[in-house]
Amino acid sequence: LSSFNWGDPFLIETQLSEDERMIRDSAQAYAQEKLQPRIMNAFEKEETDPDIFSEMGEMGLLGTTIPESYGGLGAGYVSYGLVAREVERVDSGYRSMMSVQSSLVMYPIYAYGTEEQRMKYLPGLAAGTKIGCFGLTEPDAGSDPGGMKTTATKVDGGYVLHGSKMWISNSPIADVFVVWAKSDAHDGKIKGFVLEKGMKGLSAPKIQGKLSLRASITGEIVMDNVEVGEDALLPNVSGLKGPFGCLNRARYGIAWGVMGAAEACWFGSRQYGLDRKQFNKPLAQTQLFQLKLANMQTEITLGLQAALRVGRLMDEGNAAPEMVSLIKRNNCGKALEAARHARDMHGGNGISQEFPIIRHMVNLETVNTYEGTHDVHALILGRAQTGLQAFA
Ligand code: TGC
Ligand code: FAD
Repeated sequence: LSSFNWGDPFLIETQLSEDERMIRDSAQAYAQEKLQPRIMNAFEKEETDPDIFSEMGEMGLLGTTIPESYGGLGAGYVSYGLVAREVERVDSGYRSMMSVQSSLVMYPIYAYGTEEQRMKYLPGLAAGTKIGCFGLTEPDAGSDPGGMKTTATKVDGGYVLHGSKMWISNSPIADVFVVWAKSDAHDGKIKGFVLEKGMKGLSAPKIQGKLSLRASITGEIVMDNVEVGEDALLPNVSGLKGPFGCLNRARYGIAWGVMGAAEACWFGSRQYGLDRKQFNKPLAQTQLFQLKLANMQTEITLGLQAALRVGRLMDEGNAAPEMVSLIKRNNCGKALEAARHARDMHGGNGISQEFPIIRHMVNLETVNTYEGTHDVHALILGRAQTGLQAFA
């Protein structure tokens, strides 16, 4: 038997290709050199720096899986996951900005749009010179997006969109809005539309005062009879499978991302326990401290291995949405648990902004909720194994 690598127990590193390691390394260098120094101030002041999009674009971190002909990187889903892990190691809010742009805005335009829409929007979104947002959730339709009230009414030459979206990442600074609405021209089915900043009747007020994910701006999308042409419709999908097709990808990225935040808490706690002495010995020499470290190591190792497995299946075209529910739910829950333990292990310092721990902890509360709550993913998995629908 060979020796044990405590920080990478299942040797994930050796399971990656050379290209995947290169993409990971460049994401890591950007995240550590450019994002890490900004996060404390951004979180404290609740400020989002829009330049981050063009910086990420320059580094090739937007649209990782979108073909190069549209400005993307043309890489696989394992690479996308590795980018999410490195960015979220710094902050879940920064990963959120990246995942919305890549999976929830670029992907639907690529997968459901016309060639004209692809050419019009994807290069700017990949470069980060344009910022995108994704409007599915509404004030009265969160876990149940099928209950949305936003309508797209057919008129001569296009549609009139009316309604409002709630809790939308990036919306106050967005140029491109992918929104989902019930269309009377399609038997009341949900259809996707691409709106642009500046359209008459379109506004995106900021939601102030979030105590979680403060470095990622969140807003509403208000559509007060916004008139759009036929060319705003994403023609190639109908029904909830449109937004869910995007969410499968974003949820998968989250499963990797939260492991990055959890690793930051784990490595930080280990170091803290080695450095700090109480009762004349390092905290790390106590049984309770070591138990918590062992739990973190175990759950993170299993979570990363599971995310890698699903990533490989996605790259082969063999992943099912329920697999994504399983890893999104489990990895978010375990990351949150690791962050809560890390908070405790840091004692009083655990609540200080000088350490990243409580920031990760409060961020992970959001990540455990958005893109399908922990319980909603349990119901998806429950339905898959019993055949019984428990939602409604
Ligand atoms: P249901 O009857 O299950 O399905 C309706 C139609 O959708 C299809 N479908 C899927 N297709 C692809 N992938 C999936 N994962 C799919 N899940 C369902 C399904 O086949 C069906 O198609 P068809 O052709 O038969 O019509 O729908 P339901 O209304 O019963 O859904 C229930 C439930 C709970 C599964 C679903 O609504 C759900 O997942 N709720 C959670 C909502 C959610 O995740 N919202 C996310 C908003 S976006 C966001 O949070 C971004 S944060 C990003 C960031 O900042 O990083
Ligand atoms: P609800 O659906 O009201 O759920 C409340 C509670 O009830 C939860 O615990 C839930 O698990 C439980 N529950 C609901 N239904 C059931 C049931 N049938 N059985 C048992 N329990 C149930 N949305 C977007 O469209 N785009 C975005 O960019 C976006 N970004 C976000 C950013 C942030 C910071 C946040 C906080 C949210 C964001 N969201 C976004 C919205 C997010 O997806 C929703 O908050 C989430 O889907 C939950 O919906 P809800 O808040 O309405 O909660």
